[in-house]
Amino acid sequence: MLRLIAVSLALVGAACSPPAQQEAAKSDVGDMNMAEPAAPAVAGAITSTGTVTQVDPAAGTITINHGAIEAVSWPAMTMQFTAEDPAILQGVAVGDSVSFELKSATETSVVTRVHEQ
Ligand SMILES: [Cu+2]
Repeated sequence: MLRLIAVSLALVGAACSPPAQQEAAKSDVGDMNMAEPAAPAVAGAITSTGTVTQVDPAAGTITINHGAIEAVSWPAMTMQFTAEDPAILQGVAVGDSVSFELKSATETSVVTRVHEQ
């Protein structure tokens, strides 16, 4: 349990850190996972798949009907995300099956990657 709390704190810290430090934080968390099998759900990149139901590259928003995401205890749902960089939405269209990555466990409404499957 203490380890889970430590991982959560590490993620909170990572979300506020520059990218270089984030990478270092991820590596530390990864090492912890090797000793604690219950932790990976919240430690690594949080990715899922779904179908695009709305996309607005100009506004930097995308709505995805996505599957359940265990790492953040989400059931399947349709929800709108904000792209960290609106450019990642270029070429993404309504009806596309995509895989996507959440920015972090504490910034779940921000997507950092969207790729057509
Ligand atoms: Cu959701």
